[in-house]
Amino acid sequence: MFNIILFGPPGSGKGTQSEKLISKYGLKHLSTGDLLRHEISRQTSLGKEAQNFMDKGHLVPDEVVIGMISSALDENPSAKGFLFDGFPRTSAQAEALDNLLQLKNAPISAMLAMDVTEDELIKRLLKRGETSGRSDDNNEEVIRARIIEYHTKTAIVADYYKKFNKAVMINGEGTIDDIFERLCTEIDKRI
Ligand code: B4P
Repeated sequence: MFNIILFGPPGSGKGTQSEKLISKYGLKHLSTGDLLRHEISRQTSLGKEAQNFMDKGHLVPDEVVIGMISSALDENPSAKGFLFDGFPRTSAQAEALDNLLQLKNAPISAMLAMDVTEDELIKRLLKRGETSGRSDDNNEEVIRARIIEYHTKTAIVADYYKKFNKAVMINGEGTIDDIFERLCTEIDKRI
């Protein structure tokens, strides 16, 4: 089993690159953002709780997202590997993921961290906000709150994977195809 994490601040292109990577490598895509938005669109109690946090640009509580990922892993017993997109976002989530994957004897092979300047992140997210209908994208204050959450709670997760020599920095600026090529070069060294 080949498991990778796509890591980076909001708007760094995790969702965009994930679509291309899963189709090339046949991995199962697990995006906590997509799973949460699905719960919101169905107006489940989990979705309603998550929406309160997401609308403010805050992270959703660890126990909620860890539970979702645990169920998604159980629902895909024959996957040849997973691409984790937007998860883990806190140290507690990183430790929980290690524990879950240990049970499957299938560790993380690499964490690919996309590096993008703050100005470019804000520009991308505001542009997406014009058409996406996502309430967390069309307000610059909320976008800035998401970037602050990233710096205070998420950036530290890269150190966790650096300790195990699994963190790989990728330049996340340029064309979507150029960035995809950089990601594939690193994956091909490890697969
Ligand atoms: P997510 O859904 O994970 O997404 P994201 O951070 O908004 O963006 P992503 O990096 O995927 O950007 P994308 O490719 O779409 O998170 C949303 C919210 O959910 C979080 O704020 C949080 O509240 C909650 N959440 C999710 N996971 C959680 C967790 N584990 N724990 C707690 N809370 C959690 O790209 C953005 C835009 O840029 C797109 O419009 C795209 O077209 C454009 N773009 C991409 N690449 C480009 C390029 N190279 N050049 C120009 N534009 C580009």
